Parts: sequence; C-alpha cells; structure tokens
Amino acid sequence: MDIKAYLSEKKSLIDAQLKGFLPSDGSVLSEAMRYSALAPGKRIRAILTIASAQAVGGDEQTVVPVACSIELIHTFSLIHDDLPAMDNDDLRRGLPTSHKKFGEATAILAADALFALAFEILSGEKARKSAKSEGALLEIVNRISSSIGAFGMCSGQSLDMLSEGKKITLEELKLLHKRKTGDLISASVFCGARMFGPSHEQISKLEEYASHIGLAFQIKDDILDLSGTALDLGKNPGSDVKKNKSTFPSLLGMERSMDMLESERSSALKALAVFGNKAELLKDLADYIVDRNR
Ligand code: GRG
Repeated sequence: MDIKAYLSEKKSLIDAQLKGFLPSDGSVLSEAMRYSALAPGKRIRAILTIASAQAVGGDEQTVVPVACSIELIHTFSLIHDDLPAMDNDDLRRGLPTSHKKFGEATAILAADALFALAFEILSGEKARKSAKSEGALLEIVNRISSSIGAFGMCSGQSLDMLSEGKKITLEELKLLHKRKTGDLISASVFCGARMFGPSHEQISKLEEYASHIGLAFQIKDDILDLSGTALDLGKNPGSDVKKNKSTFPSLLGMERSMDMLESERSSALKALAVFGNKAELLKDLADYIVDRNR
C-alpha cells in the first residue's frame, strides 16, 4: 500500500475516534482539550500501534482505544512542553499553542484532563471488551505509565531542561531522548502487539525496532529544527539553537548525524526480518520517520 495513503487513512480513523472520546459539552475546558487533541498532528504513535498489531496478526479495531489513549498522552505532553515554564512556544501544529489561545491556567487543566481521559479510555468498557485479556490490558497500562514517568518522559523532559545552555555528551543526549521521546514510541509499538499474545521473539524484535526508530525520530527532529520551515513543521524552527541545546547536529555535525540516521533506519529494518511481509507497514513507517519533512 502507498504509505501516504495509509497514513492519511489511519490519521482520519484516529481523528474520528478521538472526536468521539473527547468531551463536547461546550465548556472552555472541553474546547481547549478538543483544540489541542484535534489539531493536525501526524498521529505517528497511534499509527505505530496499529501497524504493530498487524505485524503480529492482530486487527486495528481492537487496538484503536489504546492508540487514541497514547495520542492523548502525547498531546498532553506537548501542551505542557509549550508552557512558559518549559519551552515557552507560541506555535504548535500550525496553530497558537494552548496557553496562547486559552491562557495558562486553562492550558494546564486541559492537558491534565487529556491525561486523565487517556487512562479513562484505557480502563474503560470499550478497551476492556476488545482486549484479548484483562491481564494484557493491565500490562499495557503499566507499560504506558512507566514510559512517561520518573524514568520515562518526565525524566527526559527534566534532563532536557537541565541541559539547556550546557554541552552534554552524546551518551547523555541519547539517554535524554530515549526517555523524552523514545519510551512512548516504544510503548506504542509494544502495546499494539501485546493485545494479541505475541511470542517472546516477536516482542523482543519489536522492542529492537522501536528503539531504533525512536532514536531516528529524534535525530530527524534535530535536523528538521535546523533545516525545516515553520510552514512544514507547524512550529517555529531554530528553537534548539535559540535555547542553546545540545543536538545531534551540534555534537556530531550534519554529515555524521545523517549517517547515524541511516544506520538507525537500517537497524530498525533488520529487526523486522522475522515478521516477513506482515511488517511491511512498520517498514514503511521507519522510512517515513527518516524521510519526513515535518
Ligand atoms: C507525560 C506525565 C507526562 C509529563 C510530561 C512536558 C513533558 C512532561 C514532556 C514533554 C516531552 C515532549 C514534548 C516530547 C515530545 C517531543 C516531540 C518530538 C514532539 C513532536 O512529536 P510529533 O512530531 O508531533 O509526533 P505531532 O504534532 O505530529 O503529533
């Protein structure tokens, strides 16, 4: 299947499901939640969850609630990331950031409510009915929680903020990004497959794949921050340089960063060999992550 068509089809599916999950009582809080969650994100984490389910012979309907929950958590993190106390950004997904549009207090509350909604969906009737077993669902909740906590995304964000204005080592940069971005990407891939009782080998190969695409995602993000446009990115480029952050290009130079990106792509693709043509979509997604311009 043409990957562009696949991405667009799955993005529409996720957007439609998110609309159904989000509150629509017309309150300011609900409006702020809908504003950020339905803004034009790529939905790459949700799509990875679906593609990972398909790689182990699962169906997309079963994992859609999990995929939506992960997107809501991701959106929550973007709202917090943009706040004046963190990155202080004005533009996100081509729109004014939540605090610019609704004020800081509402932005914080909307993010918190998206976070709560994610876990309401994960533990809710729809997810429980479609799960292969409640044990699998509980394991999924556990994996998502740990991927965003004190040794996951929150830690990555903390390391990121502490490293502003400092030169850190390549190993420190990799750890920061593994936690800030990679762990939720890995959780997305894990959760898609976990619903369907995958073998140990399948899980271990998917984890390997996810760790390589997670790193590739961040190397590409750093490259795009230097070379992308606000129109393509939907956010202002150049923010890493402005905040004096260490990035892959600042530590390695552009050429070595590109080499590293290619090496992560090929390691990710190698990890998928065991799935044969069932992993075509995961392969295409790895290529998309490396070749994207936004
Ligand atoms: C989640 C508990 C919890 C706390 C949040 C604020 C914070 C702590 C973490 C922020 C981490 C962060 C913003 C990570 C994501 C970085 C990143 C690469 C975002 C862009 O992702 P894309 O390109 O965006 O997938 P779209 O808009 O396409 O969804």
